[in-house]
Amino acid sequence: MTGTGDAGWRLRDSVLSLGRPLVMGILNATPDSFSDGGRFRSAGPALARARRMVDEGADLVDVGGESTRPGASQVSVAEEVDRVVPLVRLLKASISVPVSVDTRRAEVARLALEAGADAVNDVSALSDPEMAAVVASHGCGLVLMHMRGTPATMQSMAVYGDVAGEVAEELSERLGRALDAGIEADRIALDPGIGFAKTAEQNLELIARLDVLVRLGHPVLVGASRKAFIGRLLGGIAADERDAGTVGACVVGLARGARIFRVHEVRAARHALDVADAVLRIPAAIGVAT
Ligand code: HH2
Repeated sequence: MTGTGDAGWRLRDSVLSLGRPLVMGILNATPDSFSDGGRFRSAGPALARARRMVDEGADLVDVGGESTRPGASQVSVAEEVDRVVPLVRLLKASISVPVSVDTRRAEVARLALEAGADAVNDVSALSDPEMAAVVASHGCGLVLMHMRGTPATMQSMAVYGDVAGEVAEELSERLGRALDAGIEADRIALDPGIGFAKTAEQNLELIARLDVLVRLGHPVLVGASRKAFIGRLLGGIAADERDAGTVGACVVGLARGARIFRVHEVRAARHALDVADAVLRIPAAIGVAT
């Protein structure tokens, strides 16, 4: 399988075509997420938000119950389950697109999968020793994201000689772990982990050199939405003002071979990615008479 073209990303009982860029809408059921914390904790607003994202063109909805911003405090498994599992069940009964669960904990993943989740988005790439077996036994999709350390410690670990090469190498090791556990290759997407144990400059370099990750032969997901490096580039603007900057990062990511984009603001990303994808499909060889 290649990172582009008409291959599909296989989830539980569905396959998302990679022929068109995929937009993953973010639904944070957390009180402390950096850009939308606390707004979608109760069922009504969360469901309304998910429905809106689907109407705006989201291909899947990613539900998270733990903030992973640098230095965020850890929640208990029970609290995370409480935030995520009923919401996954509600979404599965109410919306037409697949649902992923953004968790580092195998127990949360297991219960979310039992509630119907289609994929696990693991920002720690199988750090929980039970995670690979849970994913393998449920036959669902998996995102392996690169990070070093934990959200509490990661920013002190942003030391690389060759950031793209080292991220690809470290993710390859986790990919091997997933395959050894019996998770099928076409269920696995890879993510460089923008903002996780990376400086602002390293984030830019990773987006510019995504082709290094694409070469591993799996769909590549980019999660740049509203992150601090965008704010820094744009004069320190607040997180909820960073959607246009996010779109810029997504479009370049697409040009470098990424196919899945995790965003807060779905409509803008959907439009920009569809237009950019159409342009990128024009063979450069056509040329223009001058
Ligand atoms: N980023 C965040 C959370 N989950 N998952 C993947 N695969 N890739 C990412 O880049 C990624 C992710 C952090 O962003 P957000 O969910 O908006 O904030 P918070 O962690 O504060 O809830």
